[in-house]
Amino acid sequence: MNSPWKGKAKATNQDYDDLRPTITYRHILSNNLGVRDPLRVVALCDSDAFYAACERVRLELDPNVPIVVQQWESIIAVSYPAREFGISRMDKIKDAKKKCPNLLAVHVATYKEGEKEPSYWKDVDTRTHKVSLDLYRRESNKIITMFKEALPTGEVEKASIDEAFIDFTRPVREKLLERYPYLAQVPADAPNGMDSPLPPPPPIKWDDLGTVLLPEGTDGAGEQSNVDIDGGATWHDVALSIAAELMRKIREDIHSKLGYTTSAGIARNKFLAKLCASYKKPNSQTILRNQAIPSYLHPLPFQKIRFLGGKLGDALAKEYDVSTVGDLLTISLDEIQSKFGENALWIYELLRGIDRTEVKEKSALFKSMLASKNLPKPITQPLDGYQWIRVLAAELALRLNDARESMPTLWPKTIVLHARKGYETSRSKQATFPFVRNVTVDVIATAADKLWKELTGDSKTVNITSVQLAFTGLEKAEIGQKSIEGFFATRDIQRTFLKRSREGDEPLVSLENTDLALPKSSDIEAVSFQCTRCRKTIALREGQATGGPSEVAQRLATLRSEHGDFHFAQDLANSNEGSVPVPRGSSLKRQKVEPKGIAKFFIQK
Ligand code: TTP
Ligand code: CA
Ligand code: CA
Repeated sequence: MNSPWKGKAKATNQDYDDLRPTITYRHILSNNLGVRDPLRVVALCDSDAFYAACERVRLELDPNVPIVVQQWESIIAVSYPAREFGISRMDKIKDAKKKCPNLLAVHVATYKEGEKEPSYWKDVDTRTHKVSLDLYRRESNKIITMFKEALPTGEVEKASIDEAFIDFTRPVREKLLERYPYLAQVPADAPNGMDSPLPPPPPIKWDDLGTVLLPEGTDGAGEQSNVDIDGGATWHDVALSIAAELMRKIREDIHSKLGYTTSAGIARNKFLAKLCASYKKPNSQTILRNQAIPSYLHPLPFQKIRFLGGKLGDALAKEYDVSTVGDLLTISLDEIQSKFGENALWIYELLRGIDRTEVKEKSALFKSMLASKNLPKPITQPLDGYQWIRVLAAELALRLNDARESMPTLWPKTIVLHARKGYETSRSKQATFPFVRNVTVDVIATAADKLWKELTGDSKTVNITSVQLAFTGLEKAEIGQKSIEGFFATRDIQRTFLKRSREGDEPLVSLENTDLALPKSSDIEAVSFQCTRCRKTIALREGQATGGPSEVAQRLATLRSEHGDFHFAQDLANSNEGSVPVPRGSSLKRQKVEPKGIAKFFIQK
């Protein structure tokens, strides 16, 4: 690839030579320009103090009530009114209450032994209860559904339990052509036909559209006061302003219908949208115009950027003794590639505000569902395992039945029980899941009990520190029956199942060989996850898995993100274009991947 930047030694604004691309009739009339569309607009919308907001809405509280959500002794979400008292996630409940005597601390719902539903119990104890995130998951789905309904031609990618990327490019294009119908007609006297540039854009009214970051000319990021007419406006700015209008309307609707405030970042790609989404919180949105990209990026400490945290960031900081994005811009592409390999092009581009990753909805069909519990006190008697199995079974029952509301034929092929001994060894057992119409706690617990028996064998004592129960191979059963009733009543199917279940007594398998992916956001108590790409189980090291549940969750999230970055880098390494293909692993076999170039800097383990 011939880069225009090759060999450059000094940062200049030519580093950002794509900020004002010429936009032609071909661009606006083409329907399929993908990530290279010069009118591309992406937003990242994140809910404010999400778990706290869910509890506030559930309890029908005044939005000004200071509230925190706690999990055991840790605070995991802090409402904005509580933040005014200086309370943060780092505080102990006791200290938070000192800062704000009226503080309302709500403990997350938990599953309790013998109960089929999670609830808000008076006394919770990590020795007997298990955290339930079901409320947050449901509320999250409601928000995502509102995004999708509001933008039938947009693409929505859920990025975590409380945020999503939205590709506004198409909805904005439709609005542009509706408002400025002359754009659809190439004028007869256009010098280059379809490839002629569009006429100058109309003035933009940024009022009420959010915080608009200041274009270049200032040191550091600043806000633009609402300028009516901006001589430098481009058609891309018009596109951003339309996306901002649409985003604002959706955010208002979410607020009035569901009661949640959100904050959004709107820019030309995912990387920049995410970066400016938290510029001003809560309940606001920030627009990063192309012209403002250099002044916004330059002063940022580059290690704050997701991909450049961790080992790679450390290596860069050490190699060049630099700390901001601006500092790194002085390093030429040749130089950076000679140190970090050919694929360091993506770092080079990221620093210049270029990101060609697509906004793409992850498969609607999650392939697995997992409930897990880290045991504060290890199980030593095999008999003590059954109580936890019932608790985990209750969670799986609720989640499967929830999911079946929108997908009535959803069926798990396999049930897997996984037990970890200390942080070293882990074992799992799996079996075909029985074909019964009502998946109750009892049905799941019975299947899991059998696995537990196999797993513990004749041992008199065990030392199990975490148990996980999962459904894998979740699929919409499509056998041609018209109704679910018909489907489950069919004899043929039952026979098929009986045959399957006889084959289903699998030998002891390692979790690595199962189709087990830890669903996002259910991992608050997990100490490991399995990567959906390479199928490896990635676990926290001994010592990292200690501390409060939110600390562990945080470390696991970092690990997950670093591992994701590893694949990201690997994908880049395998692509010539610099765009990132997302291979969907259909094979259950582990792919052997050797890190090359920058991939070395991401956790693979
Ligand atoms: P965040 O979006 O990081 O934070 P938040 O929504 O609470 O606050 P903000 O307004 O700053 O966005 O996380 C979303 C939810 O995820 C959060 O409400 C609780 C949960 N969470 C944890 O359980 N543990 C953690 O360590 C973090 C960071 C979040
Ligand atoms: Ca949030
Ligand atoms: Ca978030």
